[in-house]
Amino acid sequence: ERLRALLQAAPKAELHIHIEGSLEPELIFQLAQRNGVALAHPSVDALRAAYAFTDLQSFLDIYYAGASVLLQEADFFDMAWAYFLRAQADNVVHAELFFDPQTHTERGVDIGVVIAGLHRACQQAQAQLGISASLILCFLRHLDEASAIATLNAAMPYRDQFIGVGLDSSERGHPPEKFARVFAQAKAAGLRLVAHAGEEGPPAYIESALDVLQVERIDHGVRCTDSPALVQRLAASRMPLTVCPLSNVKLCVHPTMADHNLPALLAAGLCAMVNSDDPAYFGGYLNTNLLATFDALPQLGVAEAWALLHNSFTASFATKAQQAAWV
Ligand code: ES4
Ligand code: ZN
Repeated sequence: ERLRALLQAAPKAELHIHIEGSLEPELIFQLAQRNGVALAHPSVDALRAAYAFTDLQSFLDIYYAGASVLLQEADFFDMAWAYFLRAQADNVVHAELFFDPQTHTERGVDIGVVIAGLHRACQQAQAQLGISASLILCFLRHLDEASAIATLNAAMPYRDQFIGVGLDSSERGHPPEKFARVFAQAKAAGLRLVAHAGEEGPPAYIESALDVLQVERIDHGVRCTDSPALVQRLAASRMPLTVCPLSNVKLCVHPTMADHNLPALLAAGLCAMVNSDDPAYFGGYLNTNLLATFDALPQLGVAEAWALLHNSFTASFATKAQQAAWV
């Protein structure tokens, strides 16, 4: 009980949240009505009942359908602001938000509209909630490299409104090396680099994210334990892994929370921390993830809690001066 209270009250950073994955069914229906968008499900309850996933792709199909209600700048602002209010309730003091511009530009929404709404919410989070917040533009890996390059070029007029680029969506069959050139271009522009790897994909995808894309964090990365040599490399370099426990259980990466390999990752000396991924779809926000993880895994105690929270700050892209104020 003391540990649960500590987990809830502690200040923390969130480094792996897809802002489109924070869109709650109630807000999906509200925005659908506001924008005159037709939905495949007749009610909030019917939509929520469809949230039964067997793997990553079965989730992504529903996640992209949910995002179809986002059209105006105010829609992107409202979505992100709702997230920040939930984050504040969990004592999140720093958040780095992934967003998927291609999900919106493919429907005719201007990338400037997407970024303007999200960035305005980030600024209001700092001003009104004291949460430092920044944006990471993710490329959809099921689309081709040319589309990723066009997306980065279209975003460059707003270069000062996002801090980095990432890689998400369907992992299997879409290895990191498919995006070598767009990541090199982003790096040349001074952007920070992350990529989803080793969620459903093999350890080789984690290695090519590091060696070919030159990422500074691995999103998920939990399948690194299939390769002891890779675990050793990740530990030696203190490469951060943004682990998302409820996501991994809901998408059947681990059969139950009691089977999650987070204790093994920490025991191996990896720089892991807990994140919420797509909280509206996977059963909860950051504190819910922390509590579910510690409830199911008695190997995790106060030392592990401290390590996870500490790692969330040191692995962030906040300045060293800002980090010094937290840790
Ligand atoms: C995602 Cl859980 C997950 N994995 C890969 N891509 C994603 N996009 C949104 N959530
Ligand atoms: Zn993710």
